[in-house]
Amino acid sequence: MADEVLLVEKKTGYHVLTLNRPDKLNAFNDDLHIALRAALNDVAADEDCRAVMITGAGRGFCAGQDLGERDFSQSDETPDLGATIEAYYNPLVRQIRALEVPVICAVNGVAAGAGANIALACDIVLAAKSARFIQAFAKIGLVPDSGGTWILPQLIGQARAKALALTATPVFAEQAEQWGMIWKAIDDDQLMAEAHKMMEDFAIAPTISLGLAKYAIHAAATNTYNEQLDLERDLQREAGSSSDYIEGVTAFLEKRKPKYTGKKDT
Ligand code: LHQ
Repeated sequence: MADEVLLVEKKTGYHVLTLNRPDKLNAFNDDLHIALRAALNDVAADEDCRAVMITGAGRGFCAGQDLGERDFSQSDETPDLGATIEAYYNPLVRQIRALEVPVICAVNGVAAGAGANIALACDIVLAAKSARFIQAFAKIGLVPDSGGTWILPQLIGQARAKALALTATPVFAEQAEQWGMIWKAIDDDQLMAEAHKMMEDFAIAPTISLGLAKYAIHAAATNTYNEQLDLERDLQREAGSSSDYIEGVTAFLEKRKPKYTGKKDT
């Protein structure tokens, strides 16, 4: 287990994916990309998996690309970083956003470069108070990637997004929460307990409607108000035809806890 780059734990109703290269602050090499993509495919294919958590082993969450694999001192070749992004980073963040179940990121420590933006691509970001988010790209002559130039201004506005991208200033979790960059900063020793509690709640939630809500919020970034109202109508029609909706209302009227299947009706 110790030499696996990604640890996968299948709990009742959810999966936990732990980036596991702690000596490198869980920086991405090709193996980690391949393992994470496969584990996310597994989440999508497993109809009993109703949420997924991504976290990191050791003191960091993820330091972005493994720069040790980018040692140009021995080569005259011009690197093609676009190829790496096309092959790995873009498919990864697209996959995270497209998953129909909630993706929770438990940021246990520093999240730098692509590591920060992969965290921000997740649906709900919880972070240990000691964790910091760094758009480290500016320190090495790169531009933010993995959706950072899109998600940051959406979350915190252009003024803050530009300052972070151009100065690589670290943002600690509590500041990130105050700015609306993440959902919640949590005492370090409580992070994983709170994250698991959230996952347990999602494991018994009306999953289909949550997936539709996530889809609608993403669509709002490019829709007009009128288009969004039409989309909500269509998605509500879909959600309202599910057995989980009937169960939700029935349980409310009967003053009991609902028992959701989280499954598409056949
Ligand atoms: C690392 C790394 C790392 C390898 C720490 N790689 N070893 C996409 C497409 C293609 C190519 C390029 O990139 C991208 C996207 C990107 O992600 S670019 C941005 C890449 N990331 C960075 O520039 C961050 C580099 N790391 C840092 O600035 C610091 O390590 C941070 C601020 C994250 C943490 O600082 P400290 O807490 O002081 O830890 P440290 O620097 O002492 O790191 C601990 C170890 O982890 C150390 O190894 P060592 O053997 O000396 O103990 C670091 O070398 C290693 N490490 N990041 N990205």
